[in-house]
Formats: sequence, structure tokens, C-alpha cells
Amino acid sequence: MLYFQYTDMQKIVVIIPTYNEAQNIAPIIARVREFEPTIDILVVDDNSPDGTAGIVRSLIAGDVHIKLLSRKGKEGLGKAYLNAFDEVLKDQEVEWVQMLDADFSHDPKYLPQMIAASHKADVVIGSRYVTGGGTVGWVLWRRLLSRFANRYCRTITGMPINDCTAGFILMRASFMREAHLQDINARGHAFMMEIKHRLWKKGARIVEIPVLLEDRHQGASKMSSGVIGEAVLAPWHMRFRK
Ligand SMILES: Nc1nc2c(ncn2[C@@H]2O[C@H](COP(=O)(O)OP(=O)(O)OP(=O)(O)O)[C@@H](O)[C@H]2O)c(=O)[nH]1
Ligand SMILES: [Mg+2]
Repeated sequence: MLYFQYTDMQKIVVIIPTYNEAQNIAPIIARVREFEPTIDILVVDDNSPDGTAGIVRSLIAGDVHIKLLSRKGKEGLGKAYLNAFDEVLKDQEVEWVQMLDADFSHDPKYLPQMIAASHKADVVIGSRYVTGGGTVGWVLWRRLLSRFANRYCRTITGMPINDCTAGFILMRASFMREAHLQDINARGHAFMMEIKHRLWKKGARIVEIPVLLEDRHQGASKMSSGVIGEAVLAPWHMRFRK
């Protein structure tokens, strides 16, 4: 069980999943610290062969607000997040959970704005597809695919969200505890759609704030064609699930 020491009024934990992010993990944590000096951070690492976990351990020595959840092996982003949610939500004091990629796609400079928006919401999405949001450095095919996937998801599920596949999300823990997130089997973009769909079905108030999403700065992408196929079917499952 992971215990955090809280210094802020709101108990927020930032979860950063990592697989081979040795080049990114210390700089991304430093960037979080620029904007949120004492926020709790949980890194969930799938035994990265490049030694990401070792770097996190060395950072923990100088910062009591960082924790590491070390998993046995690579099981995909979805499973890593579900495992981390389980650990974090066991602590009844936790009120908010923030998801943040390690690869600098999600700039921690938006965290204060997301936290401010949470006062009138249960889910805050760092969104590419509201006015002022977008992507930087993405190749055309990826921009088109993402835009299409999001319109498709919104149309089929009826969920009033412009950026269904966003992974930059702040969620109220009480809704997460009720939304049965642990049953989600999807891995990639479909995992992100499912989370939002389940929280929305529970009546969560969802707010999107504009962010510019950047392409990863360093390291290799773990995107695969399997996750695209899964994302095509997911909205239909969501629509017809009782
Ligand atoms: N713990 C864990 N983290 C993962 C796994 N796969 C990806 N991640 C992390 O999840 C975050 C998002 O993964 P990315 O590889 O950036 O996926 P993406 O954003 O769809 O694709 P690119 O930005 O093109 O690489 C990063 O912080 C990864 O290190 C995994 O199997 N286990
Ligand atoms: Mg990425």
C-alpha cells in the first residue's frame, strides 16, 4: 500500500506510467515540480529494461512526494493505469487522480489550469479538440486519424466529449471508485474512451480545457496497429453495453 503525505488542501495524485522512459522521467518530474512543487506523483513502471525505475528511486531520495509502483513486466498502458488506480484509491483520502504521460506530450504547465477547472467538474480533460487546443509536430496521417476517431467516438456513443481519446485527464476519485474501471480490458486509445464513458454514465460533469499536445520529445513510441483496431470497435461496445 502506498501512503502519501499530504500538504495541499486537495489530495491529488499524478500518475505517470512509464515503459523505457529513462530519457524523459527525470525531466518530466522536474517540469511537474515547476508548476506543482509538492503534488504527489506515482510513477508506474513495467520493469523497463532501460532502468527507468532506478532513476525514479534516486529521485525519491530527494522528494517525499514521489512514489514508485514497480510491476513485473510490460502489460500495456491500460493495465498499468488500472493497477495504479487500485493502489491510489485504496487510500480514502485521495480526492483527485491526474493522468500524465512521461514523454512530454502532456505539458505539466497545464496542471494548475486543470486543477482550477476541477472546482466545477468531476472530470477535466486536457483537450485538443476545443478552441485553442491542438497538436504540435504531428504528421498529417496521425492528425487525421485522431480527428476522425474522436468524431466517430462521439457520434456512436453519444458522449458529449470532443477529445474522447485524450490521456491527459484529471478525475474525481469518488466517481472512479463507483465507475468499475477495473473491468476495462481495452489497452490503447479505447482504454481512454472507456474511462470517460464510464465516468460520464455515472453522471460526472465533464469539462474540456484547451491544450496543445506535442509529439514525444525522446524515446520510442509504443503505438501499434492493434490499438487502432480496438478503438474502431470500442464505441459500439460502449453504445450497446447495458
Ligand atoms: N507502465 C507502462 N507504461 C506504458 C506502457 N506503454 C506505454 N506506457 C507509457 O504510457 C505513456 C504513453 O505511451 P506512448 O508510448 O507515448 O504512447 P502514445 O502517446 O500513444 O504514442 P507516442 O507518443 O507516439 O509514443 C508513456 O509515458 C509511456 O512510457 C506499458 O506497457 N506500461
Ligand atoms: Mg506519447
